Amino acid sequence: MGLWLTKLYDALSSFGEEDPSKIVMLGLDNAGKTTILYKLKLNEVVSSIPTLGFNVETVTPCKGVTFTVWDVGGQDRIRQLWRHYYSEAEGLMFVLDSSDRQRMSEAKEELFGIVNSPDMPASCPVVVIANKMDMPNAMKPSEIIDAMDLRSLRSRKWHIQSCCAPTGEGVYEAVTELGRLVKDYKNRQR
Ligand code: G3D
Ligand code: MG
Repeated sequence: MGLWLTKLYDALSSFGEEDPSKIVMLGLDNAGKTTILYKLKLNEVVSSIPTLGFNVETVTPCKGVTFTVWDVGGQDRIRQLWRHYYSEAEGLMFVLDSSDRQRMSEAKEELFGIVNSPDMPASCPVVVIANKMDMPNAMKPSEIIDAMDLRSLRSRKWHIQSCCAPTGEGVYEAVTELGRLVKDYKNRQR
């Protein structure tokens, strides 16, 4: 556990150290976002800001890296409020419940709604977290790539990582890959 936390912290600090990075983490409710946030925050408290009409959680796991998180799905009247967070995003983490086959198409619709939003920077990279891989009926990453049509994310770099949020398995790998993609993205913006 100690080593795992050290590795996670190193991965997080490596992509915030030169200049701050703003990451948006989204997914349907129950996907596992809050559980992942607690892992990132190294088990400290997450702040929740319910004043905007939707719950926004924010953590700064280490200097220079901010994760802003909310649930997506079905709340059309508040979508315009998301713009403020999207427009500054330098990386997107999209969390999926890999065992929720019934809501996979809803998750896909939401993901593409987000990446096609005019407020989301055009080549901002995406890491899809295939969470709940411990569940017996969980879809494999290769199945999710097809079901979510991830190959059509042509203008963006993307990566899929399977994960089990409560144990932290896959979280370090997802953060490391996101850090790499975000650095690359920022270098190309300059
Ligand atoms: P959300 O913030 O995306 O809505 P949460 O999701 O982090 O609140 O997680 C929703 C539920 O799924 C929680 O269970 C949480 O413990 C569980 N969960 C999260 N990740 C995993 C995982 O990888 N595997 C399994 N088996 N369960 C997971 P409760 O019962 O607290 O609602
Ligand atoms: Mg939550």
